[in-house]
Amino acid sequence: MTGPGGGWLARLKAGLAKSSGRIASGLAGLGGRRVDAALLAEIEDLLIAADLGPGPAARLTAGLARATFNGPVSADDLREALAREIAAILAPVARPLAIDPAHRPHIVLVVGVNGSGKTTTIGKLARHLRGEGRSVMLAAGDTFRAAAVEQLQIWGERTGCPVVSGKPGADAAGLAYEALEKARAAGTDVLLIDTAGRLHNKAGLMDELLKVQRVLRKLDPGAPHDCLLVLDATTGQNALAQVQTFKEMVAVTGLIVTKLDGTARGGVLVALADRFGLPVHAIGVGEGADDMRPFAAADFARGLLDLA
Ligand SMILES: Nc1nc2c(ncn2[C@@H]2O[C@H](COP(=O)(O)OP(=O)(O)OP(=O)(O)O)[C@@H](O)[C@H]2O)c(=O)[nH]1
Ligand SMILES: [Mg+2]
Repeated sequence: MTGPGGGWLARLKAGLAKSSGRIASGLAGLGGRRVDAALLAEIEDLLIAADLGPGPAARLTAGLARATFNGPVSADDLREALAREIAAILAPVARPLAIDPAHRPHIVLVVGVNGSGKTTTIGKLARHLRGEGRSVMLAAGDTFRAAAVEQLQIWGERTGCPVVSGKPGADAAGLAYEALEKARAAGTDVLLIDTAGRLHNKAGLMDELLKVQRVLRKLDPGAPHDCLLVLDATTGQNALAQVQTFKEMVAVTGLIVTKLDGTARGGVLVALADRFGLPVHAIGVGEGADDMRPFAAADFARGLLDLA
């Protein structure tokens, strides 16, 4: 997650190819016309189909209507104008995860539905934080699945971070407590806590997350300092419902959106930004440790419209 370099921009653009292909090819068919109500309605439909959400789609087309186009407008001009407006919607939420050095450790609870990419994201965050010279400890708080502990241990080895784990079925809150004690004793900078994505039901998951939070607060009343919700972009509009559900369970402080490489639904980031205004700390475009970067509004907007 080091600064966006040329290689990363190319990967972001390639990752967003399915999303941008949908929007750009739709716009290509609309170029050369005057900006009138019919054209704007077609663009609005296109943006909704690309998962940007009805609210943002309406505002973006209203913005196009205000832009002064002299005569027929080319598809390229439409793309440039939309990219500028989309970047303006995304800019307020593009905020990197801020580690407060006054917290030792800075405690990050990672939540999300099963399969959204929590454990992988923790691995990627660990790599990034280690790269910044910080010490990191991982807590295998997903005690529900045996394979989950193993998966986190592999990430621990890969990134050189100790992993605190218990037996499968162990109490997640007890494990989180133990991890925080260990991280404190070791003077660790950041503690990343994995959680189960699915328990027997929603109430079970909520109970567990609340208990983890409660137990951490016995040691540090400010814990967790960040509660990151990991969202899988391929779920499209369902990501909005997931934010709503998790916000009702815990105080979500920020989002990380994964799997932007495999989906045509990357536009959902615009819908998320518009609806919740929660910081989007980073985005994932692959399964590797280096396939995550801070979310950059203009880069993403241009990638979404297939612009260089
Ligand atoms: N293509 C792609 N795959 C990803 C990305 N992030 C995670 N994955 C893959 O998605 C799958 C699920 O990721 P996990 O990190 O195990 O998800 P999880 O939320 O921890 O899942 P549970 O522990 O079952 O709740 C794995 O196969 C990951 O390699 C991404 O950005 N892009
Ligand atoms: Mg997991």
